Amino acid sequence: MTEHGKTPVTVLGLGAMGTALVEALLAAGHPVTAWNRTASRAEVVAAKGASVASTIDEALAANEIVIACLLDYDSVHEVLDPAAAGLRGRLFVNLTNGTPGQAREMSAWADGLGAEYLDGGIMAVPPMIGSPAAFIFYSGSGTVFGRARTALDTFGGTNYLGADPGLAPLHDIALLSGMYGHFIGVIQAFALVGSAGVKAKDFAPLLRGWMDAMSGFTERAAEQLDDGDYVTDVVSNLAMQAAAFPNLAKAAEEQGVSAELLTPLQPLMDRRVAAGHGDEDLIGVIELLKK
Ligand code: FVH
Repeated sequence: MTEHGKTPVTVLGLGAMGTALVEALLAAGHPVTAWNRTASRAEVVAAKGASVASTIDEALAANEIVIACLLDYDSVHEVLDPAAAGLRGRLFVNLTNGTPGQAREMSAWADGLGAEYLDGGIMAVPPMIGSPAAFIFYSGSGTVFGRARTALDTFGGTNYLGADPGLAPLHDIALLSGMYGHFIGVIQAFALVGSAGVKAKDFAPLLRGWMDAMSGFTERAAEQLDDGDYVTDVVSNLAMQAAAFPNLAKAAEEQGVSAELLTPLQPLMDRRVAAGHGDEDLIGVIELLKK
């Protein structure tokens, strides 16, 4: 700890996100030792006051708290495997995007080396880091979360989900799944109206308004799921939706637009209706996703 009580931190990875994390730590007064595979990318944070480690061993030796934000879990192993002994006694926070299984494997690996492990899922793009709009899911060692908390709070809001290291990536991937579902709809809608020469800027307010109007689906579906009741007070039943849904693909075909982003939902709707659930809401198809 410095005389001002700001914990020193090592950050591995100075891509767009790693750089934003270092900048937030420096802005809050945390001394930072930074390391990146391509050394030239460290110049930006060095100019702002970070110490730059020339080797991974030096970076690990510098501080008890070590944060990794690399491309993927393979790159984390590629960086840390040759320097694994340096992780002993470290509080290791991994903010690299991955799966619950990868996080659990990384946690067991770190544990075997005498390090404590906290996984994190960043719900922000780099310019949001350091603002209240950013938040990060954490799971794994509560000790690491507690000890690193002051540093982690500089990135944005924090949400600690529990001791299972897989919980943070699970929530991260679930939110990303929702995001990509939304993006799929937006891309398809722009492609359709674009095929008739409608300017995207003219259509955007209509699309945004419609998406906002339909956003209540989330809370309604949550209620139905928690109650285990997909049929009470249904206003747009699945049989009706399954009958209308092929028009999305037909209209796309007529306009010379591929419907491949959307078509996977059709067989799920059809199977659920065929199984006698046409009176349900759309959320009932969730039953077919359970393997
Ligand atoms: N940027 C974003 O919008 C998202 C927001 C949510 C969280 N993600 C995840 O954050 C991780 C890092 O993402 P990033 O934006 O910093 O990514 P890049 O700018 O592409 O930087 C990649 C860094 O990883 C290093 N790296 C890649 N492969 C290796 C390797 N084999 N060995 C060592 N380092 C490696 C790369 O180093 P270099 O290419 O500069 O030498 C960068 O430091 C990521 O998990 C996102 O999913 C970001």
